[in-house]
Formats: sequence, structure tokens, C-alpha cells
Amino acid sequence: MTFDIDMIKKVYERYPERIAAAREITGKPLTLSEKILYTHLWEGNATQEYERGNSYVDFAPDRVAMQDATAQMALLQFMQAGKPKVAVPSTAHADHLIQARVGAESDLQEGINKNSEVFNFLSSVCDKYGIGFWKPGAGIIHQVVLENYAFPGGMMIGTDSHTVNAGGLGMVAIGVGGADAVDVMAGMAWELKMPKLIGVKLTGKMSGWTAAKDVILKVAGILTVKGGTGCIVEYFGEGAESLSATGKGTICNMGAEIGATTSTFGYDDSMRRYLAATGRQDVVDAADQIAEHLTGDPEVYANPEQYFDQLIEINLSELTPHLNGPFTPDLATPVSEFRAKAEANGWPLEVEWALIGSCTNSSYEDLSRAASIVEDAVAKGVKPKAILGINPGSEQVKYTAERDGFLDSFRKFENARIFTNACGPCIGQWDREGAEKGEKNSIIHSFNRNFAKRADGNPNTHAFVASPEMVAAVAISGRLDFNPITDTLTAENGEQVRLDEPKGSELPSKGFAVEDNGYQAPSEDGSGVVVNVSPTSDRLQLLEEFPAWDGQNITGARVLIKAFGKCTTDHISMAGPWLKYRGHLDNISNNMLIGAVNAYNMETNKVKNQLTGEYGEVPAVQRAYKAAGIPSIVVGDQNYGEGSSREHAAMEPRHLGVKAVLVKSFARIHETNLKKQGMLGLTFADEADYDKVLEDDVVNFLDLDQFAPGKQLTLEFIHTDGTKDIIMANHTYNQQQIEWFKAGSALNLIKQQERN
Ligand code: MIC
Ligand code: SF4
Repeated sequence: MTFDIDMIKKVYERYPERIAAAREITGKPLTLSEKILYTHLWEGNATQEYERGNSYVDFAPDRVAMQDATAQMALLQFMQAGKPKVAVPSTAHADHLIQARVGAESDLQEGINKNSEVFNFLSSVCDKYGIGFWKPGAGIIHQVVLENYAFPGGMMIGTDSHTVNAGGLGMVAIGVGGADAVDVMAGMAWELKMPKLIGVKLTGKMSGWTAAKDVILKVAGILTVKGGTGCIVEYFGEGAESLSATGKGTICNMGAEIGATTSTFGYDDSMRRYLAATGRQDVVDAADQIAEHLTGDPEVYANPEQYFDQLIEINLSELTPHLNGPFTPDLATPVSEFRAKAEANGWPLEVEWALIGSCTNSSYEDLSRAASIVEDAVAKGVKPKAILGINPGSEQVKYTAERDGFLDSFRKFENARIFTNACGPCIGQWDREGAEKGEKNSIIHSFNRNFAKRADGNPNTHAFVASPEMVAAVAISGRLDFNPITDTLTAENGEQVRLDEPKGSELPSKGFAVEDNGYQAPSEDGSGVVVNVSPTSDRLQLLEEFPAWDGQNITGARVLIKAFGKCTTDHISMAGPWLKYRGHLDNISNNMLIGAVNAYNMETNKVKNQLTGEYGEVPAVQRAYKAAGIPSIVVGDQNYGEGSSREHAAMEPRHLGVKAVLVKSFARIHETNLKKQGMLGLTFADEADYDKVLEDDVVNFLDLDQFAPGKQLTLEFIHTDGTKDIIMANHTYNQQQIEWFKAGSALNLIKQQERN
């Protein structure tokens, strides 16, 4: 039976009434995104129209998902909120902490051994507070959610930016920081600025080597890494209906890479098929009763330009395979143009490693199509060149793919490694031999992110993102510029052969199967469960309250670093080797901003300590300022905090005494994380002022004591030659968020309210 089916039915029961209220208030046909948003208002039936891109809205999401690397901090905060149980169905998934090294079985055991303290902590917290726990090896959070929890028309939040994957089943699923998850688990409203809407009309039908991945690779090229900020992307059209539900999931998943709040698709037959195949016919039956509410109104799709803020059209019949990268997921190149571009840019063409998997591309369909290519190559006597790593998305996918022979197909490839059903190389949990040498090289993968150092820690690894089918083809040829549509390969007998187009099955004809799905249900009454956190642990640390604001202007502050160019959450709080400290704020703070390029010397992790005049590592210099009681600020470029939902990127500076982050623009989740943790997240009113900030400046806030919604803040930068610049900063704090700042954090405010 479906988890939480009663909750799903309740959501559907109230749909007609809430949609009617939304229609009346807005007086126009509705997009799917608006339907889901308006049926999940905290207030119930809509009583006012919310302005897209402007109004802050309180929502009531149906569920919460967390993964091990973010759940630790989320649950450490939840433990402070003083609630006996979570208010909405919630789950935690152990997937990020397992390293890929040799292969599934031994890697999983090693992962469990190394992380037992954290897994035990998560298991007992979940047990205590009524949270479902998916044990290590059960699968990657977003595949497990798609297989078990996602439902058309639902709304969920998750402490991972790729929570958006559930849009493949027609949800509005949004990535958030742990503090946001705490709000919802504590039974409070969850706030979001009413998103703008981007419509993507898909016409035609894919064929040959083109895959769902290519849709989002193309969209990323059009919109760039910040083009989706503050927006929901809604896909529709005959092309959308021709895609499988997991293919839709892939597209929504990688919507995180364009900064989109989320992406979604209307309820259709592909979703019915997928729900039924994953044992949820009951959801289909319930959804079918309100099917017209689970997709956009016909008027909207007939005249989309009238209802979306921006419209993109893609003809799937003309779409060709793409390779995106290196170092950024929006650098999109059609395979046919790749060779010339790579040569012009000096990208290494030989590939040693090709990786299939991650939360975005590890479905049964993905594996079956990639396996068909390997089978074909082996049958034609082609000896594969690169090493092929596979991370199945879930135990259910793995078990079924094993049963149906696809994993054996991969094993025919002499260099294949089947890794654990976990994130693995996608998040730097990859013990890649030789990576420490730092050699210039290329890899290709079907993951969603390819920021520098992300997969193997080597800044010179050029990572390219492609569909699993293309990854398999490149693995066979060993070259990035191999175009399977036009190029041939040399078989062992010297013959020139061409690879057949990929073939696969959307869903297993014999149905999905699994022996042990790795789920642990929580105790009915968890009040007796004891959660242990050792005071001497270096992995876990109970949180201490951040101090409240003293009501004074911040004065005499120093510029800790002016980050140059791309500064993602991977640059601010690296994953990989640092994942082990995700439950220990003080320890993980030692990675703060170590990947950011200092604009004053173009080096990483080398900033001037204004107390000594010497250069030191960013965390050490900041600790010195903190010890001396000197406030500091961080300055940054465009789309600062792009990428992950990890709130560590906001908590670390907060913990180490940074007061404000002043940038040209923010990524959505990171900006909210800063606010939640009681930091000042500000943007230059005039972007050109970024250049006025000098290394030795002393910074004074002139009117923070009048901090108010919609009112700019004035900062004074005093230069060493005695001159000064006045810089105006914009902010997006509403009154409630200003209260978080005053209280020291949003959590402090919850605790105050709990006490009253
Ligand atoms: C990622 O893909 O970067 C992660 C690791 O899944 C993150 C979450 C985290 O940092 O724990 C994300 O995308 O939110
Ligand atoms: Fe895991 Fe990678 Fe997906 Fe993040 S993007 S959840 S690290 S598989």
C-alpha cells in the first residue's frame, strides 16, 4: 500500500473547493503551478491574489524529505524546537555519505562502518520523532521519493536542491535549507516568494540518440545557471506527454541547475503507468477523480504567452544530444559541434571515466537504454576504452535491473564498476585513483552538476554532463567528441562499425521487484527513544543558540574575502571529504570559503589578515577576527551560493562571526538560508560598486538600526588613503525575516514562541 495514502486523499478532497476559490480570486484560467500553489496555502481557500515575483506567501507543504548530509543539521535544529513529533509525513535518506571505491558491496559496508555514529544518530532521531528512515544502500533520496512518495498535485519541500525531481510526477517539490524543513516539521507555515512562471512548450517526439536529459541540457543552455531564479518551470504540450515519468523527473531534477524554484509537468498517462508500476494504483484512482485539476487549464496551454512570464518552445523531433560543460552545467554544446569547440578551448578529448547514475539519471529506463548500447558494442566486437561506473538510483531499480539482466550487460564491459545505490562520485564521494596528481583530464557523467573539483577533488578534471546513453557511447569510444550518429568505431577485427540507437524499456515488463527496500518505520510512540550525541564526537555537535542582534549598527568591519566569479555552495562549503563533518558545525566551519577565488590575488584560500597584514587561510583568518571581536563581511559576485541547499554555507560564516554577505545577486535557497540563520544577505544596488570594495577597507553600516522592509541599507567603505565610498545595498527581508535577524536566527524565534 502507498505510504500516507490518507494524507494524499485528503489533499485531493479539498482540491475542487480550493481551485474554485483560486479561480474566483484570480479571475483567469490557471496554470498547473498556480493550482498546486493555491491549493496549498496555509490560510486554506485563497482570499487574495498573490503577485508573482513579489508577494511572500505562507504555504502548507504535504511532506518533507531530507538526506543524510543535510538531515543532520536539520534534525539537530528540530531537536531544539521542542516538538514531540513531526507535524507532516517526513523521511530521511542515507545516501550521500557512502564512498565509491571498489564496488557496491564492500563500499557499502565500509560506508556503514565509517559513518555508523551518524547513521545511528539519524536512525534514532527518526525513530523518536516519527520520521521514516531509508537506510544506507536503500537508494538516492530523489529516486526513492519518486518511487514511493511523490504524487501529482502535491507539494513537498526537501533539504536538497534536487528535491525538484518529484516534478516528474507532477508535484511542486522545492529544495530548502534545514531551517525551512524545521518550520514545516514543527507544524508552522513555510514561506516562499510567489514564484514567476516559465512555460516550456514541448512539441514533436524524441527519437534515436536523443533523451529526456537533452531537454534540460538544452534549457540550461538557453536560461543559464541563473535564468530560472525565482521561477517555476512548467512543461506542457504533446512532447511532454510523450516522455516517461522518470524522464520528466530527469528534466525537473536538473532544473536546479538553472536556479529554478522547481519544475513540473501535468498529470498524464506516463504518470499513471509509473504510479501503477511502483505499486500505487490507489494514487492513480484518487488522482483520476480530479484529473482536470492536476494539469494546467486548456486555455493556458492554448495561449501560453498570456499566462507565463516567459515562454520557451522546444521541438523534440529536432532536438539532438548535447554535452554540457566543463565546470558549469549551462555550457551546452550539441554533440555535432563538440569537436570544434573542444579543440578551440583545449578541452582534453580522451576520457578515462564515464559515470552513469545520480538522482537525476538512474531509473530503470536509463539503465536499460545504456545497457543496450553496451550489449551492442560487445556484440560487434568493440573493445570499450574508458571505465564505466554505475550508481543505480535505488535498491528497487538495482534489484529489478539485476533480475532483468542489465547489470550483467554492464558487466560484459570489462571495465565496469557497479557502485552502491547512493550519490557516490556525484558528490565527491569517489576515491578516484590518481586524482591527487591534479592532471588535466576529462570525464563524462549523467549527473547534474559539474562544478570544479566536485566529483574527484581535482580542479583540472573537466566534467561534462550528458544523457546515460551518450555517456555509455563515450565510454565505449573513449573520446568525448565521438558522435554515435555519424561516427564509426573500429572493432577488434579491424572492421568499422556503427553503434545501434539505444533501446530500452520505460518500465519493467515483469514489474518492479525488491527483497529488502531498506526502509525503517518510526516507532508509534517515540517518546522513550534516547538520542545520543557524545560531547567529544568530532562528527556531531549539539547546536548552541546564535546570539541575538544588539540593535547597534555594525561598525569597524573587515572584508574577509571578495569572491571573484563563480562562487557556488561547493566553493563556500565543499562536500566530498568534508561531508563527514555535516553534523558538527565547528569542525565543518574549517572549510568555509576555501574554494572561493579571492578577487585581490586571484588565489583560493588565501586572504589578508588585517590584524597582522599577513595572508592566511580563510577560516583561520576569520577565527582570528572572531577572537579579536572584529566583525567582518563577505563580498561576492553574481548568483552567489548557486547549487546546493546545504545551510552549512550560511551557518559557517554565522558561527565564525561574519555579519553580512554583500553580493551582486544570490541563488534563492542560499539567500533564504542566510536569512534563516540570522545573517544579513544584501545585494549591491549598483553592481558596479563591487569594484569599489578594496582589500583593506573598514566597513560601517550607517542605518542598520532602521532596518525595514523595502528600505535600502547604507554602508560606508573607508579606504586606507582616507577616502571613502558610500554604497547602497538592497535587501529582500520582510518584517518576519527582520525578526529572525533581530532574534539571531529563525530558530531562536521559534524557541522564544515555544517558551511564551
Ligand atoms: C548536491 O547535489 O550538491 C547535494 C549534495 O545533494 C546538495 C545537498 C548537500 O549539500 O547536502 C544539494 O543539492 O542540495
Ligand atoms: Fe546526490 Fe548528486 Fe543527486 Fe545531490 S545531485 S542528491 S549528490 S546524486
